[in-house]
Amino acid sequence: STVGKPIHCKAAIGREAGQPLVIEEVIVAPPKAHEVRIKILCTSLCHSDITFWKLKDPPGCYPRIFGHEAVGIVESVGEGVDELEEGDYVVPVFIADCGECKDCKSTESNLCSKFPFKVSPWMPREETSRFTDLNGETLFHFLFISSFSQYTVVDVAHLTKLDPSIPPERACLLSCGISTGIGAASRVANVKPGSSVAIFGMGAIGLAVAEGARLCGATRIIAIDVNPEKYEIGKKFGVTDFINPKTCKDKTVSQARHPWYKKHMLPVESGKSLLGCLFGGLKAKVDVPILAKRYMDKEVQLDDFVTHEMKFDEINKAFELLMEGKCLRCVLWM
Ligand code: CXF
Ligand code: ZN
Repeated sequence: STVGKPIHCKAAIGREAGQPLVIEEVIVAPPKAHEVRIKILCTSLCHSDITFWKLKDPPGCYPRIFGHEAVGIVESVGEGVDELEEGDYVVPVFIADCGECKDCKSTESNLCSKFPFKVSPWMPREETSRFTDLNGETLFHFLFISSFSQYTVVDVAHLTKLDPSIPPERACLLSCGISTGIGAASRVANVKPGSSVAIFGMGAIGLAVAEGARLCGATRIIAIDVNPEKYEIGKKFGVTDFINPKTCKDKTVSQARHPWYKKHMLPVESGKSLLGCLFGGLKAKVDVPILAKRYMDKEVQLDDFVTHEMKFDEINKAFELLMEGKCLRCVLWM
């Protein structure tokens, strides 16, 4: 058994900002108290991986293991972990759900106050790394997940247990982007049956917002995107109308780019609200299993988000595809 011992496995290491990731052997330490070591089954790419990988100013933390949209199996648990055991099927989420603090106990917030969201290069509780390379150099974590590795260590507050009936290549989508979009429409905007919804930008998140609006019973779902191909794609997710700002001079469309909107003033002054959210306002441990069940019940549509699947070793190809806007979600098999 590997319990209590370091594990050697393959990981994609970001050694320099914007430079191709390098597949190398890494050493993953056993989980400490309240931590869980998981074997990643698959990971998908989210645009945040690219955003942080490109960051030069201020410089990011390197060498680093990126990746935060994934699904895996519990290999071993650290001291004090009672909610998970070896063999459990888990989805990591970048925001914590400690279940104990005022915010986790309230239905009003999904922002844990015991482990507030931050972009940290460490584990959330014991602020150190569990990864080293074969030269003994410390490798930094990303969004408390670092799923571009065959094994990773994640705090129990960042893990949601799922029924394994949902296949891994679909479960991983619920780890970040798709949940975020569905939650933004259903939980944050609280779309009501019969309403009209406008969505600016039809990448995977925008399409997931459409999906969320459809699930809420919106009758008009208006997609706004400069890429005309997004209309046909959008229809699969409930889009009913399409506006291309490049070919349409309508005033309402230019509003989204209006300087007043950039300063976030006009909507407020005219009695409108502007809301922000992380993870679509969803609570990781409560809402992700519900979405998984709704997928299994054929209510939630996830299949069409997966435009590409490849082997983990081809991760740099997957980065290229996402940067070129040629893919919604690319699932990598470990
Ligand atoms: C993002 C959310 C916004 C801040 C950076 C991380 N999470 C996932 O993609
Ligand atoms: Zn993400």
